[in-house]
Amino acid sequence: MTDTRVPFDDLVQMLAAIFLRQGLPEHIAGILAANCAACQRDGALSHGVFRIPGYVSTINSGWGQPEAMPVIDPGDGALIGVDARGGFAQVALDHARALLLDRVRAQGIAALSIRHSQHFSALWPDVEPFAENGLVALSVVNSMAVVAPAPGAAPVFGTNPMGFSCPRDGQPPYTWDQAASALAHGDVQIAAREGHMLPADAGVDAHGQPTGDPAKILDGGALLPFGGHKGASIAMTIEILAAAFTGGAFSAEVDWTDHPGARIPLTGQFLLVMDPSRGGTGFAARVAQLSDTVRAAGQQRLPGDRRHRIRADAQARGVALSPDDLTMLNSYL
Ligand code: NDP
Ligand code: PYC
Repeated sequence: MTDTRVPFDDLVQMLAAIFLRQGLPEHIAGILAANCAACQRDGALSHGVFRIPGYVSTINSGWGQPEAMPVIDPGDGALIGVDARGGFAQVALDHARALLLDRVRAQGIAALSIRHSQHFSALWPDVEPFAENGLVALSVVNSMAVVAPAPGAAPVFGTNPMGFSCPRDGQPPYTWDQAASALAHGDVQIAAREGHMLPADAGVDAHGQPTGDPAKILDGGALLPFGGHKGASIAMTIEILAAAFTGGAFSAEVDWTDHPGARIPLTGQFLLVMDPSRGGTGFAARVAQLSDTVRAAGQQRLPGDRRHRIRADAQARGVALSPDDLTMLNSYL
């Protein structure tokens, strides 16, 4: 069966209706719907509508405070604290964005330190809008302990993504967004559902033996960091910034055993935003020049190229939803 193509705004409305049916306030439902629909539109499928059952079961599990409004601790320097109070990090970012931008304009650099926050999405939607407005943004978030150190067999780290975005003349922002693990946990779940094997060094089974079988990784095993000990250092640094620094929980401290159905980690997020006009001149032109050099040297595909190509197609033809996706979404309406 072929995919259905849905206009982006219709998909946002459909997802917002699902979140509203779960009792979320309109403002929060709108933020989550736009975020999830953007992932689906851009082909970031590990965090598109595939995540809707996880959002719904988490909200119904009583885990966190998905309806909570964040509280800002403005400070008076470069660092702004936000207590998400168990709510969504994207809501905290939305709430603090104007103050963050004021500080970046005034000082050239500012950071958001978000704690007690849920994050169930890709990071590029958090950073790319800053680059679209001429700024440089870097963010990290920790998740739930499903990644072993290297070497190691017991999960201690989250899949812990890091996202970066900056302006680039003549092209979309240069944006990358990647887990510190060999794969995002969402992609392991998709592979298990579809019966695909993963690379043989993607994880370990319940006995600590290397495996590329997604079912074994999910059933008492663990993912491994990308790049061995180098990825483990990045995973650990993200725990330090997103949890120790912000005051949130480490991934290994996420304990939702009393909330069956909870899937969304309740941890922290760190976001740094800089104004490149305070640095060297012609920043965006320099980034474009470097991109061209890298492509000419053989790396034709840069991060973000695939997403922006899929986005352009979705803008022309609508966002692709598989028949199963559509059935699943309608079951929540
Ligand atoms: P991928 O490995 O799929 O992609 C990582 C980055 O590399 C992307 O920017 C991608 O660009 C780029 N890329 C991929 N393949 C190539 C290639 N051949 N050449 C050049 N660039 C390439 O991502 P992950 O599986 O590591 O993570 C997927 C998503 O999961 C991320 O968005 C991440 O934020 C999210 N995540 C969220 C978590 C959370 O706690 N909220 C936890 C873990 C992950 P492009 O997008 O254009 O393909
Ligand atoms: O895909 O690893 C993941 C993930 C964890 C939390 C949200 N997404």
